[in-house]
Amino acid sequence: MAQISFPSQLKRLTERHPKPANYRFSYGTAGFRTNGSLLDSVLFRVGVLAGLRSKRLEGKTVGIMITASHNPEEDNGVKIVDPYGEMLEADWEIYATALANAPNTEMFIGFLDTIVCDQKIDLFQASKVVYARDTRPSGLLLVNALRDGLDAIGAIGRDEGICTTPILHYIVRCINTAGTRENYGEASAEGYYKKLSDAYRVLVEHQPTPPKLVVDCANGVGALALQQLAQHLFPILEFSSVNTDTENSSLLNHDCGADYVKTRQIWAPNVGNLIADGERGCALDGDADRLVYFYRDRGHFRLLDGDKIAALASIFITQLIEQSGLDTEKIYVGVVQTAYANGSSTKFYETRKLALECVPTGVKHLHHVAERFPIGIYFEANGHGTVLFSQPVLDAIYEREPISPTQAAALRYLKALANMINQAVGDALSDMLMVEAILAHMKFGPVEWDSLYLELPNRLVKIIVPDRSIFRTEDAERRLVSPSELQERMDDITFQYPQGRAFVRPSGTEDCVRLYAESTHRYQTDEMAYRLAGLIYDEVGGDPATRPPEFL
Ligand code: G16
Repeated sequence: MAQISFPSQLKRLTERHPKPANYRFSYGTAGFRTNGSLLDSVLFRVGVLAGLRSKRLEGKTVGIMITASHNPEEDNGVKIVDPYGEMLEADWEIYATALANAPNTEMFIGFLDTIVCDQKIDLFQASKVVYARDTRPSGLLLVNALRDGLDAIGAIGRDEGICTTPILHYIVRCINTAGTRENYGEASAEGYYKKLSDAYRVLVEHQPTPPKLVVDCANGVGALALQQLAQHLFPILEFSSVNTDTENSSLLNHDCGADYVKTRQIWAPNVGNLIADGERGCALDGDADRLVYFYRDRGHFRLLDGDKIAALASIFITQLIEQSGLDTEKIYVGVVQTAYANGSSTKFYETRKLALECVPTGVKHLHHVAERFPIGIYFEANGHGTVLFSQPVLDAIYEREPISPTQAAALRYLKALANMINQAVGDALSDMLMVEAILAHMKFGPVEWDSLYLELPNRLVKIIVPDRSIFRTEDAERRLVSPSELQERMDDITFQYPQGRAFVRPSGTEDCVRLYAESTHRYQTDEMAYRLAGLIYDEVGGDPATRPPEFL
């Protein structure tokens, strides 16, 4: 029973948003994510929790993004954004899961009571929450549930309407740094477009205008943002945007977008015909926080994924540091990857002796490790990522007096990069401008970029299993601990292939497990992936109806 005196409306409003019976929610890789029709109570409870988080942080503004990103249209999700635009602190994820699963109002209020006591929260402290949603139709109703949650705890809400996930993260950081030394920017979508485009203009000041860039917008909110950004960039960068239908929600992420292209490694149906030999294009995902590039090479589709983006950024930024006259002992690049990183990309950094870390999947894991480097580059192969400049590096860049035009230019470009690259979270639009600027500086086309290293052929397979929770991993998800002995059986297969490497892990955003496989040759990689997937189906008894024909 509650001992704390919560606002009187809390109980009444909680009753309006009952938890669906027999469903367990979990705060996964990117917050709560499932079929949108199940999420009403979760949104209400997340609203209450975000209000408490803001109170705990002495009234700093907390963000909430309602999105299911790359998932199909019927899904939706929600995640809490901490004051500097980073993902919610891990301890609070546990609170979020407990609150979302409280079976009734009494237990929900009982859990709140515990959180308030544990965290010594002053309920009289003012609290502020800024929220936004992507284009999914279920978002509208979910926003109403969220508003009830904010009212229930007495938090002041600010509605940013429909916007990309990275813009919401940007706004959160701007609000909380306003008036401080960092003063990240103007807290609005317009402020974001202006900040990015101003920095891009500096970066390409002496570069020729590149050919129009084809952008597959996944029929998601990125299409709307790109349209705005394009107005700020005209005529120095122009786009041919495709898959921009945000009205017909069934098209969202359907046969298009970054996840489709990365997983299938083929052209999205209406994109390939827009790209001539040697030309580049790129794809965003449903909420525009992932980016992959691709190009046509003698008729064939070639992918330039998050690993290739990170490699490009590492070379360019390292060059700028060397040209700037900054102390390269103190100011250097470190790279963070996940198990999905291609073996050749890992070798690329090892050969160059760059600091390198491997962490479990999820931006939240990569971001925190990247923050430990002077300049931390993190990218997941699926295209999530960014480059973080630490405060001492920014200080050094701004304080350094150049003694040559080369140094002056390098320092100017480093400043512009730090302004243009979203420091709060991976951001497809900001990353796209980074890639375009680097390609222009390095006089690289997609072929030169792709040849930084030769990727090992790889295959990503989504496997629907009856219960993904039985899959548990260790060593940054590279090895299975459970089901027992499955790893040994997988090893028996993997060892038969040259440079064979594979792992399987439960998804934190979809009801499936993901298998990754790579080896020296394409046909062997595919064969290995099919054998491993078959093994997994046999071991855990996947529903035959969901088993892709190639694994039967
Ligand atoms: C989210 C996370 C990413 C992660 C992806 C897939 O992306 O933010 O870090 O790589 O899910 O995760 P999983 O393999 O656990 O399903 P998004 O774009 O869906 O928000």
